[in-house]
Amino acid sequence: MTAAANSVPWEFQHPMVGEATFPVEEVRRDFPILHQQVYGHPLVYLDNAATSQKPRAVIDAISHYYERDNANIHRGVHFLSEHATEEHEAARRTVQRFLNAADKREIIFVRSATEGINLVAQTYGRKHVGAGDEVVITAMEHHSNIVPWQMLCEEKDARLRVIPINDRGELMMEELPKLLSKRTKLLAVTHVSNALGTITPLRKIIEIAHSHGVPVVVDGAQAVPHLKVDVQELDCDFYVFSGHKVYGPTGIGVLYGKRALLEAMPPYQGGGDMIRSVTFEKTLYNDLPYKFEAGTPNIGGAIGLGAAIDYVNHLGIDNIAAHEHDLLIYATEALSAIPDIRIIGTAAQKAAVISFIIEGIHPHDIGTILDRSGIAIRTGHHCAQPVMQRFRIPATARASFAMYNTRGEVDALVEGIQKVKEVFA
Ligand code: C6P
Repeated sequence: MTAAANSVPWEFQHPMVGEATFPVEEVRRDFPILHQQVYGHPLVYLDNAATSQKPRAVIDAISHYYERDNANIHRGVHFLSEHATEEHEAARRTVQRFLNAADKREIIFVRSATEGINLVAQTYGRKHVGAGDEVVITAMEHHSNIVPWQMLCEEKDARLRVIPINDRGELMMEELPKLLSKRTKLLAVTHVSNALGTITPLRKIIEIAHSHGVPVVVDGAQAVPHLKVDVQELDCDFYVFSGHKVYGPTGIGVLYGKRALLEAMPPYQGGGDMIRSVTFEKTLYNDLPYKFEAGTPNIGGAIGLGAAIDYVNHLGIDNIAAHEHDLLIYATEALSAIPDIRIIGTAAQKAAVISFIIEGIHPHDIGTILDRSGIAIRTGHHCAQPVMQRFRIPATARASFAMYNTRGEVDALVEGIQKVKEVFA
């Protein structure tokens, strides 16, 4: 393998590129966890696609909620309950503005991106997909956007169709129209691939799907922390993401759905809060969004997510994207210059994720040796086994960047990889 094989024709540049223009050191001070040593080395956290670290503002918002405001919501007439309800609903409005959803009733709080996709599969999917119908996904999906559709297809005797990817890890868009027919009931696609970093041409995909009358579910788990997302501009029908990847806590996520679709869908789970009235003869369901929020929700989680989005907004998602793009270019060039490295995923449009393999060294060995230098990356199939099958590899090592990473940390990664190579020389 040669370095030249990795050269990437970057087709997009952000107006503000370069670490100097982004207050990265100031940002780092906001993240307490970053300031520690691991095995005697400063922590270099490059596993952000798995989960991102939390700024002080998010930690404080969650602590404050449990110290001062904790109460169950939508149920009590007392001060704390009303206050907690207001904070929870304020977080919903923050998410609505963040995604530019038309209506706050279109924002459903769920546990995670995974739960959001399962909700759509089990409600919209079960209602609309029947025997002989088809659901279209892509070859770069995370298992969370494969298995729920597979389960649905098995149950309904329907068929899963897959848009293939090319050697650079880009969708083969010319195949899309061939996969759409009267039988197609849904298309589910990621916005950004966690294993390859590819940003998919969502606007185009949605346009083509809609021209065939097919609604589109978008897995935004890897997009929301890195790109401006405008669900009205995209015109997607459903969009999901997880709080913990966008500097918020675990256990909270969001499903956006167009109101008319959500209104017509049956509920997902039954329980408290999702009802208007219950008798043994019949239950009347609540209005949106509560129809889909059975039981006591993750109130502190929603408040923490709201604080995380406020933090992102304060810095500006476009500024964050520009900083991360700078890191992506810098790291791609540095890694490409190392002999025997092959980058898996060289799409023209990429988020700041670099999957790579080194000839003759198992990715797990790369990860373990880097860890001893304080460098955290992820190794394995990244819950995207079909991507590994497509590239005929068992696993990759993956460095994924966030707003608080620096060029210095990329240098540490490169140095660490040199050490790995020396061990196996
Ligand atoms: N990817 C990664 O290391 P949850 O677990 O529901 O928060 O997110 C699931 C998920 C869905 N879609 C994509 C594109 C994802 O990347 C993930 C999570 C992590 O890549 C953990 S496997």
